[in-house]
Amino acid sequence: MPKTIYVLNGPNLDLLGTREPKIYGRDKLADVEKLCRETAKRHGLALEFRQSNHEGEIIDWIHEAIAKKAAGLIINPAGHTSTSIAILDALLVMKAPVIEVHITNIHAREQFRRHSYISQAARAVICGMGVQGYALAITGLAKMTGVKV
Ligand code: DHK
Repeated sequence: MPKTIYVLNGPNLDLLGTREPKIYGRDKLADVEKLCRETAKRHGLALEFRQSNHEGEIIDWIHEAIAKKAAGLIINPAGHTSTSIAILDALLVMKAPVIEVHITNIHAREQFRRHSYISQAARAVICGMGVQGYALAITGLAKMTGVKV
């Protein structure tokens, strides 16, 4: 049975490709999912790829990942990054590694984007690498969980 990892995407990431393309690029969420599926497959990992505009649904999926003993979780918390103690609390329960991903370099943007509650639960943070950050995060998780790279 391959190990399963979760990739969770927060609010407005369903609009990737059309949302502020100068900032977020032209790739759609479906392209990101394809990239993640190819990368996970290469590393022998099974993948759950989800997006929600609802904080509670993201929390439910983190609980699901914990209950199903996922090997790791990647999250782009999007607009919840600097507000959600509830997502942080859910991630703190997870024993498997968590990687936080942002498409943009949040530290080069508005002040309010620079603080992340989520980072306190993250083994690593990748930001500013565009959508390739997801592939890097999957490769990193594969190393951390000891599957073939
Ligand atoms: C995505 C968002 O939707 C913003 O709320 C964050 C992040 C940045 C990203 O770079 O992927 O501030």
